[in-house]
Amino acid sequence: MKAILVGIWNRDVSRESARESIKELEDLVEAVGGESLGYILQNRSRPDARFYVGAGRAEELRDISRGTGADTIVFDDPLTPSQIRNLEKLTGKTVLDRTDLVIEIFRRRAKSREAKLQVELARLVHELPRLYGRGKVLSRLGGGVGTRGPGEQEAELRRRSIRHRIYRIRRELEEIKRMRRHQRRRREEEGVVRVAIVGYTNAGKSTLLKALTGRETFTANMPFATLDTKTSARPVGGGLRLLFTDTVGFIRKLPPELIESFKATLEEVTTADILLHVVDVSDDRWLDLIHTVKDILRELSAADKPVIYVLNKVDRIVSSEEEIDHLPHLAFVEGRGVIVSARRRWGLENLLEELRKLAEEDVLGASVGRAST
Ligand SMILES: Nc1nc2c(ncn2[C@@H]2O[C@H](COP(=O)(O)OP(=O)(O)OP(=O)(O)O)[C@@H](O)[C@H]2O)c(=O)[nH]1
Ligand SMILES: [Mg+2]
Repeated sequence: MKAILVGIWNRDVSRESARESIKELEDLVEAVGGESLGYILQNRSRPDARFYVGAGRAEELRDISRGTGADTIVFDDPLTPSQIRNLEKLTGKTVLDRTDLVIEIFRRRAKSREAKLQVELARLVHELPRLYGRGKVLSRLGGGVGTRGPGEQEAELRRRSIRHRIYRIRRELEEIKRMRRHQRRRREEEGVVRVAIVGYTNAGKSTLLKALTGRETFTANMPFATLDTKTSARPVGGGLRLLFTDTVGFIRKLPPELIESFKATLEEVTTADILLHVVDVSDDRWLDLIHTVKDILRELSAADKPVIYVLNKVDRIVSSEEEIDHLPHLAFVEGRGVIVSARRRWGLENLLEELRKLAEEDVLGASVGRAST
């Protein structure tokens, strides 16, 4: 895939943040084995209904993609089915949006049955609306205007089989959710405090899990290395046992289809007692990314949980663990926070100390309070 990328900026989305978003889109293109040839940013208050960018810009896109030998045009926001059709017709190239890429990456990374089902569900839900309208185009070739030609019948059959498959996947995922709930209840009875590791993709969540518990998981410098949740326990003294769960990373403009589909996995987040919000402080955008993650947590109704900010990858900023104490970063986050390097194992004792305090005060304290009322 050789791709031209397209985004818009306006009063709500600054040019700079649109540019950053495009940079991230470049990473997503690379993650599916593609190459980005360049990008176009247009200043528009809102997307054009027909082409997302203006008609003039759309023609320019056609010329640029021909001139550069691009075979694909990727838009940074979700496109409507008719925008895709119009753009593909005008440019003669494959037209994708950010959601297509994210779903494709998820598809490639999914290992467990659960993850595979969740990705398939997201893909079908994403595709279904695109199948509407296509039939109409085809039927104009088959029958007269207004009649249902063979194209429309074919499209209707395809839609029906997709809807049926969606129904069956949802049912199977419900079953998986029930099993997970059952497991969780057992752990609760054992008096375990459940800690979910959340954060932007590539922040170092899996590396932190490994540093804390020794649990080996796949880590890599790429978006969405982890799709399957991994859970691992660690005693931290005082009879307290913490159960850590690594989760799928968040990203800007995370497609709602994926949030919806990954509810079973993300339930580990929504039912956790404590969240560790891992942040890559070596990334210039780290404060912005904290907000993105918080927004998604809010969507999951998990924004009110006790949280510790784990400002990670500090080994890229300072050269020894002692220097951590002189860094100003903690002043920028509200509430509890620690600075660590999961890779070098710096600051882990501090983190465990914070966890112990929070578990004893907030979680166990609260449940004793609840039990006595
Ligand atoms: N320098 C440095 N690199 C780190 C640190 N922690 C993680 N990394 C690197 O950052 C990259 C991403 O780490 P992961 O642990 O896979 O990140 P993740 O948050 O689990 O990512 P996803 O599962 O893709 O969402 C890997 O290349 C890690 O080796 C750290 O403390 N310092
Ligand atoms: Mg991971």
